[in-house]
Amino acid sequence: MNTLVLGSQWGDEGKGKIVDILSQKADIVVRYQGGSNAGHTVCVDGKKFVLHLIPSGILHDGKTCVIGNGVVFDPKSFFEEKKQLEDLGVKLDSKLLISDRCHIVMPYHKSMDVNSEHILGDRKIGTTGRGIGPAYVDKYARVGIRACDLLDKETLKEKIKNNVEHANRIYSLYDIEPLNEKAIYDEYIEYGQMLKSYIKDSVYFLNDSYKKGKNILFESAQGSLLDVDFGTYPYVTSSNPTSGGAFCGTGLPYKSLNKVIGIMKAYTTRVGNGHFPTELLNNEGEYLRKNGNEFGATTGRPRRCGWLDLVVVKYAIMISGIDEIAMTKIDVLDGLDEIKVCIAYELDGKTIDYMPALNSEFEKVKPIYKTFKGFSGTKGINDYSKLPKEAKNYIEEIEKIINTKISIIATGTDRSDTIFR
Ligand code: 2SA
Ligand code: MG
Repeated sequence: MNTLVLGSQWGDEGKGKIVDILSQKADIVVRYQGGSNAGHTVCVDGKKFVLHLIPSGILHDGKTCVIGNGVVFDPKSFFEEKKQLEDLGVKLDSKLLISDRCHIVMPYHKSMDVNSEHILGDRKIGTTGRGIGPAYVDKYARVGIRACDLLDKETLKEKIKNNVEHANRIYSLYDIEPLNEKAIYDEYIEYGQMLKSYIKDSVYFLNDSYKKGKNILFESAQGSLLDVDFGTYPYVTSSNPTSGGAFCGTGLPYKSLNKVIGIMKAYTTRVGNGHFPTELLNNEGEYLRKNGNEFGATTGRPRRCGWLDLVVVKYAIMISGIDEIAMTKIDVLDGLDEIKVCIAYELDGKTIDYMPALNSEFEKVKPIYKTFKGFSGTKGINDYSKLPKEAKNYIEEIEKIINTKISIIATGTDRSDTIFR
């Protein structure tokens, strides 16, 4: 049974926690897109782990974690994360495999990311500044450096020379300090040596494992509405977090996938810019941020908070073929008198229930709400029958609107704060 876990909103739905739980049954956990822009928080026995590049399955023994070819890999960030895990008693050796086809995030990608945001000014995307966009630009421009290149001196030297020359030509136009080709080469050839034992052909490894009947869990990062094709473009990330990305990002065939689980937070958050129809710029939004500890796990930025938007979730279900939903953080809603859920949009006086492609049109949509009675006391419950009846009503009515079963409900941050239905 091979399962894919992905976010059905704008990211931070709580994928880390659900992947961690589902990893128990998996032999292999594979990340297929994004890079160290992701921030997956997992709490085990009171210890908090924040993972950026390494699949959340790493916290279990006996699993192989794979960083798939679709990921953009930042060696510097990887070694920081490795150290953080080791300090908490988690060892990576022999449990981790990095695809030799992964594209490498270089120092110039990070500076380009930050500088282009600066140039965009008010129109900036609100990126994490981790060099993700520019790394994917190089991939598609066919000048990217891949993990396998780090192990080949001549190739690496040649590619860095060409890319640094190109970057410096652009930098000179903007009066930005030029890059030092030799310093970059020295740093990255060293990374290659340090990563040598992890860099492998993941495409054959995954396909051999699939043929042997191993259980594979696909782990997505970010969320469906941040997808470069289907998200709220241009306010998106530069990869495909939706299920289609899983095949390009691993080399496994579509037939290898048996089930897609969409993670849906019981409300909505967004970090970065772009229209957010159900955003609450009032005390209720503040309540969600505080109660839900809604701060970026990578950048620490406060996340924008708002009511659950089911136009968004239904769209995500359609694109990725989501079979079941895991609802997270329902306990964050505890204590509210009433809770709203967006069931359609109003656009120029008309009711619509789709996501417009044109950003200037999407910016005009206003939410149409259904209101629910609030509840308290869901925190830490792990038996569905023990939930307050208003919370059950919230869950069951949403199931009807999205026409999809909510099979997992997370009622707190710990592994044990989970209901399976
Ligand atoms: P980027 O850096 O190029 O991918 O940014 C483009 C947009 O994608 C958003 N994005 C994210 N949204 C939610 N969570 C993400 N991960 C971190 C977290 C974010 C953080 O878990 O909290 O710490 O700020 C993530 N990564 C990218 C980003 O905000 C832009 O809107
Ligand atoms: Mg996150």
